[in-house]
Amino acid sequence: MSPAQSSASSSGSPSNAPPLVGIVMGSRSDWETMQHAAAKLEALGVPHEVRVVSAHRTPDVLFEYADTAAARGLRAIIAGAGGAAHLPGMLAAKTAVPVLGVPVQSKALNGMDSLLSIVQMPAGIPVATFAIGNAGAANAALFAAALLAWEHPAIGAALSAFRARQTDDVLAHDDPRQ
Ligand code: RP5
Repeated sequence: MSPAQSSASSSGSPSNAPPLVGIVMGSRSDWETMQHAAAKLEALGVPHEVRVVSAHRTPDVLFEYADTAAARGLRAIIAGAGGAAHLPGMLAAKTAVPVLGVPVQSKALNGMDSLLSIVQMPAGIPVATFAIGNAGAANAALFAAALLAWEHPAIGAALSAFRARQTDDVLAHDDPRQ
């Protein structure tokens, strides 16, 4: 599934609700990682959209996306990027919608470059930063769901159910030899 396909299939979920969360990434090559955020939001019934927005290749699109995010109803933006990963910080500079940064694992430096680029924001413009790679993408989605849970009880219930299933699964398989 490509980012565009995911956007088409999920931007209206559930029941064609407008997106509450935007998932953006610096390149189509980031989708392999960022699909884990989309999958979690999909599973929790969080309406979301997915876009490629590059800070350096399409800076005008980045500005427009950030400028319109709050008015379009986005309540969180999950932004994934690799290397000199300035996408999350630039988005945060242009919108007060919370930005959740996902460092994509880069080839040259294994994602340490992405992590430091995103986490080391100077005081004044915060970006919440998650783990490098797939775990970070999944956790950013769970965090976005937690942010939304209080105003959207159905999302809160789905999140609680997910956590309970996860706990039950560990308890049901607590002997690693089996
Ligand atoms: C960043 O550069 C993207 O976020 C991606 O992780 C990285 C490499 O991009 P491509 O060269 O694969 O398009 O902007």
